[in-house]
This record gives sequence, C-alpha cells and structure tokens, in this order.
Amino acid sequence: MQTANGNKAPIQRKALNEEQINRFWIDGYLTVGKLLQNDEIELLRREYDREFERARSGQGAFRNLSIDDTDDLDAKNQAETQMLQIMQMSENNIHFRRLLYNDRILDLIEDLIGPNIQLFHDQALFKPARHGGPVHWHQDNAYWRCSPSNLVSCWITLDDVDIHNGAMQFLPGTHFRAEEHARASDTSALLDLGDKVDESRAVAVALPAGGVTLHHCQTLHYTAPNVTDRQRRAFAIHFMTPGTKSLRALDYLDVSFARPIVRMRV
Ligand SMILES: O=C(O)CCC(=O)C(=O)O
Repeated sequence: MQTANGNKAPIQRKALNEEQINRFWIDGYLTVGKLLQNDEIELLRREYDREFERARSGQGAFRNLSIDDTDDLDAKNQAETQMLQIMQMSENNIHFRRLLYNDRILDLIEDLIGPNIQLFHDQALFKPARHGGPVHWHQDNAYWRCSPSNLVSCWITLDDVDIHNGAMQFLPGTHFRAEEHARASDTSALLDLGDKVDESRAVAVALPAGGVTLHHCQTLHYTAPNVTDRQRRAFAIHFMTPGTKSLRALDYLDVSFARPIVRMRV
C-alpha cells in the first residue's frame, strides 16, 4: 500500500515480530507458547470431554485414526490403539465455535496470511493416556490438495505436552516442496511418508496446556503414540485465504470451501 506522499506504508503487525514471521517462513512452523488463559483452558477441557463422551456413546461422529475406517462403535472404542478425531467440533459446540474467532489466534494468522481469513476446517485430536496412537509423518496438503498451498494451521493443546504424550514434531524447511505420500500400512485412515523422512532432523515442541504452534500446510510433522499416564487433548484450526480451492482431496475427507470467513478487512 502506498501513502499519500508515495512512501510504502509500514505493514501493521498484529501479534508476531519480524523475527518470528521470518522464522515461520524459513522453518515452516513457529512455536508461539501459551496463548489461552487457565479459565479458558478449563472451559474448553470440559466441553472437549463432553463432546468425546457423546461421540463415543454413539451420539456423534468420530473416527479412530489408528484403525481402518469403520462405523463400528465398539471397534473404534475398544481398539488397543486410539487416535481419536472429531471433525468440525466447532459446528456443534459454541465454545469451540468462539475459539475460531479468538482475536489472539486470528492476529497470529493475519501476520502470516493477511487480513482476510477463512476457516478451512477444524478438528479435535485426542490421544488417550497409555494407548494413544500416532499420527504418521505427513504434510497436511497431501490430504487436502489445496491450491494455492498456503494454508496455516493453529494447533492448540489443552494438556501439557512433551515427546512422550504426543507433542508436535516438525521437520524444519520441508514446506517448500510437496511430497508424494502413501497410505499408512497400519491404518487406512492415515497417510505416511515412512522411510523418506530423516527423523534425526525432527524438532519436538513441548508446550504447556493452552499452548500453540503454527505450521504451514506443507511442513512435515508427526505426533508419537501417547505412552504416558497423561491424556493429550489437542484442537487444530486450519485457516486459508478466501479463494483457495482443492485440486482433488482424498475421497474420505469432508472438504468444504464454504466454511465461515472468520476475519475480513477488505
Ligand atoms: O494432533 C495430532 O496428533 C496431529 C495434528 C496434526 O497432524 C495437524 O494438526 O495437522
């Protein structure tokens, strides 16, 4: 934007400094740290637990990504390994709906993708204590196949996370190139980049409850099985700029480009 005297107007940063923005574009992810306050975390934990109890008792949709896709409630609930997912929790729960419009979150996103922001989708990702399953190495856009591939995800944890209960692990600098993914060998619900990943370069991001990481839709990431006595409750919000489209999403994904515009400043 030009000012009246022809000079470039300084870009208005909302939440991130220049070094953080550069870090995000160089590494493909950024650790933000604790963003939610304790009372917000408590409320969201209660609502999250309620939504999973409802779903697991047959009153709502959920998937166990650790097993092949199925509608069999017992199979999903009783599997030895459980990576549980509720898609679009914000469509049924006002508190998670409100979180989509949280200014502290949107200010971060605005600094990365600009002032017009649309929800691509949201998901709750729950690893129960002791038998929480992994999410294999992947780029989000291998599932979504969105174009342009410039979506940014905000991953929020409602529990303290470290490498043992399923903290996010990222491979810095992998967002510059789309990789071919294969279906995982242990479950039809996940993709897996498998041997192609040099895990020695992975960075695990420990966070306190209420903490946030941001990642680009082509950044390779992974979360390990939860082998601890602590549950790991996370919620991911995937944001895009309006006008993004999908070339050809995987058939089992509920891809929509008609979700709310959560901030508009044209
Ligand atoms: O929460 C997890 O375990 C995985 C999250 C993830 O892959 C994502 O948010 O893109």
